[in-house]
Amino acid sequence: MNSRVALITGITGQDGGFLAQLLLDKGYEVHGMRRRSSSAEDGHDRLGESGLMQRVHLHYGDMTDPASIIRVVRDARPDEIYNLAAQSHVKVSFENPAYTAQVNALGCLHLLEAIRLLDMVKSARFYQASTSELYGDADEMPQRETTVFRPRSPYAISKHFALLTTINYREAYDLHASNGILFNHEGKTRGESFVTRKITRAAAAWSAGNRKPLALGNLNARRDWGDARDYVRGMWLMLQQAAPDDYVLATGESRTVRQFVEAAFATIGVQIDWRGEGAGEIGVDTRSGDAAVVVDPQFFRPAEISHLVGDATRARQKLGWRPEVSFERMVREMVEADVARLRGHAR
Ligand code: NAP
Ligand code: F7E
Repeated sequence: MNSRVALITGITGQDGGFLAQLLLDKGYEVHGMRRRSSSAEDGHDRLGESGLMQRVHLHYGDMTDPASIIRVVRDARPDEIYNLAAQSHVKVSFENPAYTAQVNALGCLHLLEAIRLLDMVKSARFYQASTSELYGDADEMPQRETTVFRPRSPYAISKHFALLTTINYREAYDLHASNGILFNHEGKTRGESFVTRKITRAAAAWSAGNRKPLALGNLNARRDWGDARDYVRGMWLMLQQAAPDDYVLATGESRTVRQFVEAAFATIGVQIDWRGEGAGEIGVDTRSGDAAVVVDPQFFRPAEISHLVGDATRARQKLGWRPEVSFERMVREMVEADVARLRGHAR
């Protein structure tokens, strides 16, 4: 029986749920930090939906409240700490830049200081949820660990601080601390305002007869979309290594938002034909002639990243990690889960 203890910040998020499941399956005692919410009480959020509520130890805390972080780390006494908590929405970070920095940048620092203050530098291992957003409009394709960072959003800048701080604690205090530089990863519990989930929910609604067109922003953006279950396995592998390091996790394939729309609607048997251009472009259901997708400039970003695609060679060679879930399977399962939710059967 595994007696290791893990603490996950951001346990109520997409990755937090998948990681908690993985660690429970491996026999870990799993603790999670969550913040108080008036709308998502026990049993009504993603943890509740996945049935994990009763199997993890939940502690109230907030990344902007250093004392609460110290208390949670002290009470959980974890062997492994996964820092997943973040204001993780890039567009929102332009509207709430200072809050984003407080949670993502200073929150990471508070957590690392808690490890130091509680004399856990030699006993605890630390994972920082870093991101491909750090690369910005990179001058290298695909992006790897050595590619120069050119962050283009308050979100990315806050995560850059956290990545550098994590490296600093590794070098200054010999903490087993690793950054996972993860490219986009999705799943059936993805937040509803991220583009993939917006699209899979719209496809599910379309199949149920709701003909309201989906409003999207930049259809030309290209992302490297993988499946979150593969990526949380990579996080765990990083903390099982003798030495800490920083790793890119990516599929190596990229697609446009437009292609994601086509794949999601194909799952429900609908072919999308694109007409017009720019803000006037629409995606038409070829069978009915109805517009299924329209462009709404409110979803454009003040600074966009046109193309991200990752090279996960280091993770493959050192961790033995490679993605197992194909793009097609991931999209199909996301749409199927949204169809089931619409019918009242949560998956
Ligand atoms: P997510 O679904 O947005 O989850 C974020 C989590 O952080 C939620 O549990 C949220 O709690 C929590 N949180 C936010 N602000 C907090 C605060 N002030 N104090 C405590 N907790 C707070 O994100 P995700 O997709 O699972 O991603 C996990 C991590 O990986 C994030 O750090 C994200 O930036 C990073 N990342 C994600 C991707 C991706 O493609 N998914 C790629 C690269 C990096 P509530 O439920 O209360 O909001
Ligand atoms: O946007 C474009 C948008 O918000 C993807 C986070 O997990 O991954 C995520 O950040 C692309 C962008 O994810 C809409 O402009 C078009 O080019 O789904 P997203 P993201 O910004 O890539 C990274 C790796 C993280 O670290 C983040 O935490 O899609 N796009 N139309 C749209 N995006 C949204 N949200 N909504 C639209 O209507």
